[in-house]
Amino acid sequence: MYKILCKDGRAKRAEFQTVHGTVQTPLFMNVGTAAAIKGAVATTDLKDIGCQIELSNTYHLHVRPGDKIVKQMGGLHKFMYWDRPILTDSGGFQVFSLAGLRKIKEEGVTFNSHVDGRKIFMGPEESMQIQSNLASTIAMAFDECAPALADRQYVENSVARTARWLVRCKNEMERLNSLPDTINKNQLLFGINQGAIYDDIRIDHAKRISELDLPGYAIGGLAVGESAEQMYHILDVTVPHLPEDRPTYLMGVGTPANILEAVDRGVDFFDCVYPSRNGRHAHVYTKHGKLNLKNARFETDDRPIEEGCGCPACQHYSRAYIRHLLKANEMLGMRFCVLHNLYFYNNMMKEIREAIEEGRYQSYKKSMLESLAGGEQ
Ligand code: PRF
Ligand code: ZN
Repeated sequence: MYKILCKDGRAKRAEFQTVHGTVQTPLFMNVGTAAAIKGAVATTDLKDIGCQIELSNTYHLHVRPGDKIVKQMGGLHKFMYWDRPILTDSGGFQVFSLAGLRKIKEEGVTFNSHVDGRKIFMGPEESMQIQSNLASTIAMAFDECAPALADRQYVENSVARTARWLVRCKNEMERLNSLPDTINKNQLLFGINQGAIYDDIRIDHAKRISELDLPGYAIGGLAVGESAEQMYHILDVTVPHLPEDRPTYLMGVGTPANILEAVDRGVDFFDCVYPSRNGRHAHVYTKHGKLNLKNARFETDDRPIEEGCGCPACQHYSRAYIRHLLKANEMLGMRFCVLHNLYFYNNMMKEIREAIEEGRYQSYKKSMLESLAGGEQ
């Protein structure tokens, strides 16, 4: 299923086969939380921007429109018209960060819906049932992402519970995959490593979840308030204790620089809201740093956002025109910025893959980091 094609230092160039097609890693997953990429980007646009996997959220889709509705409509792939892999996050993280969290118990979590305040219970079994109804390609384990500043005792208890939850997720997924009316009977479960910034807790947990022989492993609980150096350190100590012959997914990360550093430490999968969120605020990525397209200096700039960019916006439209759309609050301005940013991220991943294949990842990383920090053009 997962095949390493070559390595350059710790950076891995691999492919991952699923029932919805084979993807090339390292890759970036494009975030469509509620089965929609924010910024008026349709799934028919995703192929133009080089997207290989779309990511949606169990929590949001359970609350609205409801996973049973999605199942009735034939599953998420059919519902949103996307035939390549979909990864669904388990709801754990969203419950802890978004919903009015009420109580964490051994069985699961009780919280209030962010839409109508209604009380909802979700545990490992419920999360797997919802993800099975959505019929995503990859389901994520139900975990607790402990706060960055949680004390050691809290993190120890939380990680022990997340480890017990993983066994329940695995059993429930096996049961669901064998039921006759399950849409995707080949749904894959990825485990999630936690442990905040405690090296030994991270390592113990990584060893423990590796024994379950899952098709992939994520590293969660990072980019939640710790420094970039702390995050890189945790990757340095944790990744070697996850199975090398499985994909590694760094959840919710990050800036282009974070991704370049994490690939260098053996990470394969990434997802992040930055490209779409920044695009919606007129901030666009270029190899020479970010630009704020609302800035007056672009009023008569007839260059594309980035010279040589292959995205749908840069093919035909100038900075001046997109700036005008943004200033006039035309939705199209936002859409162009998001399309460009997603293309930028996916294209950087393509360049990363080529650099690893050609054994020049270190020099690629160095020149990219220098160029990205170079300031606005
Ligand atoms: N757990 C889950 N999803 C996540 C995270 C996590 O720790 C993070 C942390 N960066 C982002 N998304 N299930
Ligand atoms: Zn572009």
